[in-house]
Amino acid sequence: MFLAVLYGLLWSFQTSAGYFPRVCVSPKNLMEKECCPPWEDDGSPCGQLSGRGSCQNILLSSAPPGPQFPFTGVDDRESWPSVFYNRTCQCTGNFMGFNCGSCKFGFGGPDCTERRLLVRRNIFDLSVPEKDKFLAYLTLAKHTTSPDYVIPTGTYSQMNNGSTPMFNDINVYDLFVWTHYYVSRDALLGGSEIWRDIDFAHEAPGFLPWHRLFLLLLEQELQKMTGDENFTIPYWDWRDAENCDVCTDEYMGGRHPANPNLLSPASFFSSWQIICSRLEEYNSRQALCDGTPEGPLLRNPGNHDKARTPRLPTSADVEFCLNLTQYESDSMDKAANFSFRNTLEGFASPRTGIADASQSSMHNALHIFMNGTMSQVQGSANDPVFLLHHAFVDRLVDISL
Ligand SMILES: *[C@@H]1O[C@H](CO)[C@@H](O)[C@H](O)[C@H]1NC(C)=O
Ligand SMILES: *[C@@H]1O[C@H](CO)[C@@H](O)[C@H](O)[C@H]1NC(C)=O
Ligand SMILES: *[C@@H]1O[C@H](CO)[C@@H](O)[C@H](O)[C@H]1NC(C)=O
Ligand SMILES: *[C@@H]1O[C@H](CO)[C@@H](O)[C@H](O)[C@H]1NC(C)=O
Ligand SMILES: *[C@@H]1O[C@H](CO)[C@@H](O)[C@H](O)[C@H]1NC(C)=O
Ligand SMILES: *[C@@H]1O[C@H](CO)[C@@H](O)[C@H](O)[C@H]1NC(C)=O
Ligand SMILES: [Cu+2]
Repeated sequence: MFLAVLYGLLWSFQTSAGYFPRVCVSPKNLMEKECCPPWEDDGSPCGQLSGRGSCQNILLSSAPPGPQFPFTGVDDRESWPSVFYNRTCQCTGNFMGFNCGSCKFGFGGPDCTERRLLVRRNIFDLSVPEKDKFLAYLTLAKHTTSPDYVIPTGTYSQMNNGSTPMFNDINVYDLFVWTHYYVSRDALLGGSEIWRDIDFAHEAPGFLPWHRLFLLLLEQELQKMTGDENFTIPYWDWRDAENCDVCTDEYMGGRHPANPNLLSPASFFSSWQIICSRLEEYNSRQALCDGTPEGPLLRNPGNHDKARTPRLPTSADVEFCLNLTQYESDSMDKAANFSFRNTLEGFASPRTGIADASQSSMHNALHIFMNGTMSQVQGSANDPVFLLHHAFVDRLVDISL
């Protein structure tokens, strides 16, 4: 029933990933504001000679600025990506990507005409080899430099309007951690001024489609990295869970025997370093997260604020959300009542649909419950439990459509 709404939102979020094609960060690209790289197979910009796409001026819809952000022209994320580029590849047919070199989700083959039906599965329904393959892919992603993308380590103004590019390599997993940070980070207003009440991916109608696109892009990068075109992210069905069932050494990591905030040394993820967690430090330096390792993953499931989140979501909570008939309502933010998005996100009660600032329910409940890296919005994707959690949220969106 919400298909039209979601399709519209997804469309407008298509280019809002935040990371940059490596081939488009030279001073020339940035000064000319053009990112129309050649497609490798025919050497022409955007694969134009093969009819895959062409270089076009960006046309932005003129959405009015939301009330949360009473500024214009101060943040690089406004009217994305027009601060950096005003010409990019516009792909035709089922082609997609910065040089029209890939296929739209759900399509494959040389001309992107073959329909690909991929199914995300419950992680507990995977065989042991399938589950171990998933964990191995995550480990590989954490150790593989992204071949195609880099992250900006400064704002456009810190780059002297593009004449002195500031970009870093990043691994395939952290590219996505960084992206989630970048979309939700505070705005740097210049001088020592910070605007905290801003988030381009949460507390608004875009929450569900943004995270859907986020998972699809990560899935696609893992497919490319491994050559496993059928790979999908599994989900954790947390309905009626009393504990973090996936927090065992066989799955996403058990608890450290000596420090309840850390992962067990026997787990796959105990050696992982997190990035983008020191927000106040970046703010005080008016800097962006640059992907530098900042210490181990923190997780202490169940040691959370029980007044805020008394329990994990139940089957009845999920059913209540799915019974709501409006995708979004009135204020379209975290105060929205009877909004499917706001209730599923977790700012409204899954018993009444009324917004309640004292509680973190549904999607938010899982983040609070993990009591660690998952509990802070900007850095939450550092914990791979994020993927299993959001794959299940996405499943609920799918069921609602
Ligand atoms: C794009 O930006 C460049 C560099 O600032 C400028 O010269 C050009 O006129 C812009 N093109 C459009 C269509 O806005
Ligand atoms: C960058 O562009 C802005 C707006 O056009 C201008 O005010 C500023 O002086 C420029 N800064 C540099 C370092 O070129
Ligand atoms: C992906 O799945 C399709 C359909 O089941 C199969 O034909 C293909 O060989 C699989 N590809 C790989 C790389 O396993
Ligand atoms: C959802 O709607 C069905 C059909 O109207 C109703 O029977 C059920 O009680 C509702 N569930 C919840 C949790 O509100
Ligand atoms: C949601 O409902 C509550 C309780 O009725 C009300 O106080 C609040 O103003 C409503 N929120 C919006 C955005 O209308
Ligand atoms: C973890 O839970 C404790 C106890 O409820 C709470 O004081 C702390 O703020 C929580 N930390 C995080 C990061 O959620
Ligand atoms: Cu998020």
